[in-house]
Amino acid sequence: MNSFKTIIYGYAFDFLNDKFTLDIKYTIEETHYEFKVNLNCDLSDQMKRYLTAAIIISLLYSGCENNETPPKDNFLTATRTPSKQPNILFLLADDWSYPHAGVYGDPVIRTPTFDRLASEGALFDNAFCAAPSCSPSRAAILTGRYPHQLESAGNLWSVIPNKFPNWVSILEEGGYHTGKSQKGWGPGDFKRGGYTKNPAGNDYASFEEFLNEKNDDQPFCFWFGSTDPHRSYERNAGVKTGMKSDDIVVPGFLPDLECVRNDMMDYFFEVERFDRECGNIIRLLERKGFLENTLIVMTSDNGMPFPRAKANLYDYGTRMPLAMYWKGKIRAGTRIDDFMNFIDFGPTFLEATGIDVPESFSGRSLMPLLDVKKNEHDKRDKVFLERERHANVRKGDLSYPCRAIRTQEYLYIRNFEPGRWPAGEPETHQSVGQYGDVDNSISKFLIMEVEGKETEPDFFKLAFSKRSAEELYILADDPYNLNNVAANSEYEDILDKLRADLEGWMKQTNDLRITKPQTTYWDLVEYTPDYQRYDFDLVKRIEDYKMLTPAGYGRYEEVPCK
Ligand SMILES: [Ca+2]
Repeated sequence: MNSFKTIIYGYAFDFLNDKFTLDIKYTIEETHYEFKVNLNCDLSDQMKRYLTAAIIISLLYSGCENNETPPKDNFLTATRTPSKQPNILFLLADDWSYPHAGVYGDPVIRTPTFDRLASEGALFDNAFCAAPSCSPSRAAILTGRYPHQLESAGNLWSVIPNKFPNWVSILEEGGYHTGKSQKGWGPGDFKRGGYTKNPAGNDYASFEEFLNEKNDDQPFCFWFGSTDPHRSYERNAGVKTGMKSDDIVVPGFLPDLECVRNDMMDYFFEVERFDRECGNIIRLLERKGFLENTLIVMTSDNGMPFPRAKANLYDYGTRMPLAMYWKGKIRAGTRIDDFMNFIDFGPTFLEATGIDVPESFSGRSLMPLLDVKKNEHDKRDKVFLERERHANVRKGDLSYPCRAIRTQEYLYIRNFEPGRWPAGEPETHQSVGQYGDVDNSISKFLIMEVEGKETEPDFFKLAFSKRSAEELYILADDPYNLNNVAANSEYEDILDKLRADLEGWMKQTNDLRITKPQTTYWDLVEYTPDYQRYDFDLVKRIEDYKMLTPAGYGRYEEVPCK
């Protein structure tokens, strides 16, 4: 029989007119199907007393308004005797930025699953994806190699060669039951790279179906690759869950406009949905008795799909939420400020499972940071980042090559082709649209719309204009990476040091860009989808966008952006 979850997400008294409105959402838990009921009635004095009491009781039980009831299960109550090798559960969002989780202090977003993994395991403050773009980030996760070490797989929508060992295949060869649900490696063509299935594993409709195929006592590795919070979004989904627009923290590279806040709430809505799905997976893990012996990782592949975030080497493109849980191995409440790159996941998983790490891996195991028995380790104080071609948005299929070093204090970026458009060209050549490395959204359109107008800061320039060959950001003063001080002689010594460190890493990892800075290698790699889009009507796109604002009685009013 189906079980229902009841959530009161809106209510209003109008004592002046003796009216009462109640908005209730029912969710059928098995199917996640939702339906909403709106009740309106006239109030008598007695009803007022009853309703007041009923609402107080309902709110006490439901937590508050729309919020998903946090998982009741205690992660530490699993009972099955652990098998020798741990299971791996890898929970990957699509386009979710640091610091958008409750445990990082964001005042709006509700991420009880992530927060609980962090409080009962380890929380990272300096986790970085290898590249701020789906395919190269995921390829780096799987192979433990930097994107520039992966040939064509360094680009988005590419081919991933199977000659680079990946830890899912290695675990499978080692006897693990492996599989994935939804988005694995991609987008791109893995078959042309020699793979017969997605590099993240065979596809399953659900975690439950995956577990049903597992042999008794066989350890498993499951990859859940949600497509949340990748665009497109259901417009006004966030505000309808009761998020308060006024409480949104708008990053400094976006204009503080109501429609931008609304866009961020819709992004938050999808992050919250990802968090709930992860919660469901973990509850099943526990019900089956596997929680005690499972290493759980929850993170994202790259940053939020907004201008100057995703597809950029700035923090909102590369700095990732990351929590890791492993009972008895990771001390609850561990907070880690060491720097890690996503190429470190593979060595970590293989070390945890007792399988040799192949020499082809460039990453380093995180176990010295995590293991409660090993309190001392070399401090990891920097990370190296990169990007080549994201979408195909420059005439001639050109890449926008960058490399960067990120330390606690500085972000230094080298742009190898400063004559090219960093976010894509102003006219559409193939995919996505104008400035097509930025996913289309009302936030993007509103910034395009201020081209040539004076704003503080210059949002259009930050998002779309050409950039200097070198960029340096002083993070203590500039958390949103807005003020490039590379040309300031005061920082010459720092620049020299960072430049040398970056070049040292490029040499050490055989980066083609060190010997041939203007190589056309990644320009010539095929962009696997073949479709054409055209310039859009910017004015119409902005006019068509109508956001909702609460108008009392659980109702909303449509409001244009300007
Ligand atoms: Ca992504």
